[in-house]
Amino acid sequence: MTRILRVGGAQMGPIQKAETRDAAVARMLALMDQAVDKGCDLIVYPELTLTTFFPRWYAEDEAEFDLWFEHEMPNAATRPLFDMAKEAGIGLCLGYAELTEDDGKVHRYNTCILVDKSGRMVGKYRKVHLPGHAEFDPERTWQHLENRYFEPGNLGFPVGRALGGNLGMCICNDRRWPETYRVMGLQDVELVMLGYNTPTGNSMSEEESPELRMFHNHMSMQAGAYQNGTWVVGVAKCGDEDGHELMAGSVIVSPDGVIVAEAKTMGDELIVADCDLDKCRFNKETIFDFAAHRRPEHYRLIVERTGAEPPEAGE
Ligand code: CDV
Repeated sequence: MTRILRVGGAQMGPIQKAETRDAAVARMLALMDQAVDKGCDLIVYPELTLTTFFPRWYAEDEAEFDLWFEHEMPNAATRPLFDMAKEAGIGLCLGYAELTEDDGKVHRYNTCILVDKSGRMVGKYRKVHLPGHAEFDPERTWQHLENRYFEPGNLGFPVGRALGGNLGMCICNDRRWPETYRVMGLQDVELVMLGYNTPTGNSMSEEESPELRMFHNHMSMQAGAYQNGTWVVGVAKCGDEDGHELMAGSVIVSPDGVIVAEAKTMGDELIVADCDLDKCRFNKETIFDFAAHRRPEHYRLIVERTGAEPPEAGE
């Protein structure tokens, strides 16, 4: 059988600190236009699509950094995206900084949402694995203040039925953690959507080459796809943002772990693949037949222990 979801990965070039949401949305609409022309069922945008990657900038007070957050979704700036998607009948996955109030308390999350072809929001994910730090760090070449601006997501890794498949989301650093994919794999995920903002260099080591970092980027997604029998769509925001370069390398990965579409540029670019969701079955029903072969009784440490502890020294 085949169950084809034609997916567009909308890689975005840089967004400078001074640029407006309206300018970003205009570029996103142009990519959506291409995706509609190509007959895509779904378009996937990067992490924090609407602004520059602001966690590289240190801000002391909340009034300053709240400018980067969306207080509702859709809002005036993003409404055109929702309208065009609904009119064209295309699903939409969008990453943004979410500010919300719960029990009279303000919460900030690094969030992405899934909107179906009728314009209904059918999924929300809040980034669980927040990299970086919370205070200004003079040791780093540049800052990565996600732990200052966001709290860890509180929704787990939900997988929902949408667009004819079992769809899940994660965000950027989450893609490096096998737990991310496995928790979704245990919900029979067939397509994982993720956006990323990944610096070309490592702010704490000049020795890590851009090539090695790109290898890690692709390897993480390819391993997650293969080991869970799922499609993975990984979409970058890339290029030079105010002197800070982010890597490109957006890909669509098959459930065999093979890259079937890959961006060639460092700018706005749409990559497209026909993702046959039934192609997930073979892996899920053979080598990674979880019900037959998983041995959770031997995996207890994964949920009981967070950091690594060496074995006790022998005699
Ligand atoms: N936005 C990110 O989560 N970026 C991280 C960087 C800091 C390593 C990533 O995992 O790509």
